[in-house]
Amino acid sequence: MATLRILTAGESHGEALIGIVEGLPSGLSLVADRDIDPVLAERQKGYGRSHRQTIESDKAEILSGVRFGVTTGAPIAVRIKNKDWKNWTEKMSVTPTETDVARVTVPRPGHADLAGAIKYDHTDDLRNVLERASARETAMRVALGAVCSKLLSEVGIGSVSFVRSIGPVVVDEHRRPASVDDLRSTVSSSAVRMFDAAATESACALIDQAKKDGDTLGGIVQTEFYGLPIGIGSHVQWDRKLDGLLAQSVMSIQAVKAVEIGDGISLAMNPGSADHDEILLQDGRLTRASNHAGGLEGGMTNGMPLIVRAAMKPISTLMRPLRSVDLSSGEPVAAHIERSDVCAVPALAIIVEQVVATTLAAAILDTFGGDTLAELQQRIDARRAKEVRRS
Ligand code: EPS
Repeated sequence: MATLRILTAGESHGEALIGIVEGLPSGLSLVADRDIDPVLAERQKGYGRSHRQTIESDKAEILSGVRFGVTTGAPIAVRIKNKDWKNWTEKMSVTPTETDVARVTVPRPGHADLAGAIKYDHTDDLRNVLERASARETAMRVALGAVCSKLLSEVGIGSVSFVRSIGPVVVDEHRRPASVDDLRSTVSSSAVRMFDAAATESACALIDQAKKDGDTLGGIVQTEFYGLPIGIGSHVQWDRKLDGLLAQSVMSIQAVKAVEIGDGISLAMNPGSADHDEILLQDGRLTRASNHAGGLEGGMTNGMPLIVRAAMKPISTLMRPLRSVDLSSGEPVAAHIERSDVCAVPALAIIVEQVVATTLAAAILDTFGGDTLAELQQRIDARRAKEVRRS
């Protein structure tokens, strides 16, 4: 069993999202409005979101595991209220009701609707599936990820995330700001979390066009983590390999269809001499001449920045719907239409960053243990000392 575990619960238009993170050490300073809410606000940004984001203003409430602003080592429970609940109370009632609310019986291609309905016997009302499958759940994954990011920052690990592409619009790598701090502030002020102003403008125009066409757009995001000690994860067993764990957690994010570490797929197209990152000794420290591997070798961190990319398919609710079948009548009809986003790729960047933070925190605790933050810090410092080599 992993040292750190998370669970989420809640429906998109239910009363609240609930999350639990269990296994964090004691002694971590944690305050919701300082450490979690700003990250939730970043996730809510992005051109192309639905009207829903003007209803919600996500705030995390810490319900347990923290006293006087410091973790105790007990499970941390978090709640985020859905403000839209007041408009959906009748439709989402948890108690038996006489009201025959509008049922959804036409699945959307690309959504969990069909498989979930067949699997759980909900063909008479797909809302029982779509409410939980909704990407609203990612608000809680981000909240729990922000808790884990706080732990990472206390052991000298920082991160950034941005959008590489939306539809066919791709950022120009030459326009990437040189420092991570500049990168962070540039992407945070872009409407679509891109560091390239020209690409931001093209992406926004593309989103406008997709909206007019009743269509949706996907894209590719990237997150990077700095300051990771060598040897998080392990080469010795398949289910301890960090690249495998990252692929699993990032693939589990709604609408993600591919995960790439470092140069990923393009590594397969070059000879080994061009792909592998030569090992150098610089000022007594082991380092690399390049980082095509994205900071992972043999299922372990190698001391270089961790680079993870994720590809998101376009949102499956189309205002100009594709063909489907009404599961109650068996008739061919147009797919169900539900209020939705045109593009949520900027939000995905934050979600991937925080999901990776959660996976890294879990792997760090599995690798180093530590019941208190101070113990964990000591063990990581000891590992970092082993990275120094005298020539
Ligand atoms: C979503 C559909 C939209 C999104 C939602 C995810 O919700 P609604 O149907 O209420 O407009 O806004 O995302 C969020 C609410 C959020 O906070 O990210 C879906 O079907 O996945």
